[in-house]
Amino acid sequence: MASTMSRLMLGRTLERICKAVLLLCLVHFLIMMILYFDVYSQRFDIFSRFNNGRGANASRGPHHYYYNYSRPNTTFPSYLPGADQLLPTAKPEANRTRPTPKPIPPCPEVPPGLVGRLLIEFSSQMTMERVQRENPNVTEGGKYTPTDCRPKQKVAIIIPFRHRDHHLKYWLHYLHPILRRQKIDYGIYIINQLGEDTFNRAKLLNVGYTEALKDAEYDCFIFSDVDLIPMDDRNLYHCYDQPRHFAIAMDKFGFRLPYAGYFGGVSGLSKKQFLKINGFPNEYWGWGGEDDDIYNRITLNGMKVSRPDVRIGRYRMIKHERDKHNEPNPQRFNKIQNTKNTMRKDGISSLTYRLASVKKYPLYTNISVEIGKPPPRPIKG
Ligand code: BGN
Repeated sequence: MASTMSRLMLGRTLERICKAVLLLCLVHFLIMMILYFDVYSQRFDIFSRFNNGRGANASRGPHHYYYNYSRPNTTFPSYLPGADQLLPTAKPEANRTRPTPKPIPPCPEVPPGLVGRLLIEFSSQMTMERVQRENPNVTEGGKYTPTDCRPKQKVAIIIPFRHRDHHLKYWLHYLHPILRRQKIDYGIYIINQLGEDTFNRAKLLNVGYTEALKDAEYDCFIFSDVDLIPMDDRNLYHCYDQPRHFAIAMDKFGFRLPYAGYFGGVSGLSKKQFLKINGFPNEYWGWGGEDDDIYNRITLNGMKVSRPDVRIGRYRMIKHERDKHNEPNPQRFNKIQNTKNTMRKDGISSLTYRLASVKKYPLYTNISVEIGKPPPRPIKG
């Protein structure tokens, strides 16, 4: 009797175990089916969330692989498909082997993270190490690409330079965060005139245009003096329908334009606009007049200068002594009367220089050049 009972109990236990195993198999099968159809990866976007550059190294440089694939000059192999080919129409096979990345939207016209008016001062100690620490997401050569949206333009910022290391630190300290908030896809190029011959700002800007284009496919060029810091991040550093003058209200001019045709300090032209005026003049040696010549080129070629609101285009200039070997150019008065006759011969089409070095630093690319010296003055008499 007792043995019959215990056999019955054993039978029931075995039956329960079998049912549990069967249930487990069923659950397992269901999970397998769900995973097979990739429901999670598509509907809840679990995988792309891990892969969209929000991991441990996410802040260093452009990570979104949609974006990088579509760009020339990236570290990704060029045989990979472009962004369009990877959009959700891709075959289901591709989804199973590789997680589905979310397409990044175009950047909004007005970037959402701007703060407006900025406090700009030059009394605190500034070191390159500090600026580097503040900007971990700027990549080698001073480049940055937003990771959460796709900017329309790629902007090269060109700075003519000689012996102004102190100013450069402040410029980088203020500008990198501003440009990042503005969602600009940019690279910084310092064009350093070698030697101690007379400075030539406009020729250095032509060199910057040429060298930046050797580095990447820029569509917009912003030419900035190293001592000018915008006081408002709504002054967006990209190109416009017409050549842009950004530095319209500097502290040294009482926060207004010194004269209607002023185009100095910080300006920006698209590639098309720049080529339309044959770039900038190469023959202005020493201080003054080259910006007026550029203004003349713009108007003579049927374009107009565009400017921000005077409350937004405010700038602080870092105070400094007049540079050596950049004395006012006595020929500038005559030269700016002649733009119409000189602009087709003298410009990007006639540019010559000797490239000495291109060095990529964490926060900028340094391009050192020999650009020659002014032609000997004709002897009077
Ligand atoms: C102007 C200079 C500009 C300079 C501005 C502001 C000339 C040409 C002869 C009139 N132009 O007078 O180059 O940017 O002052 O400093 O000197």
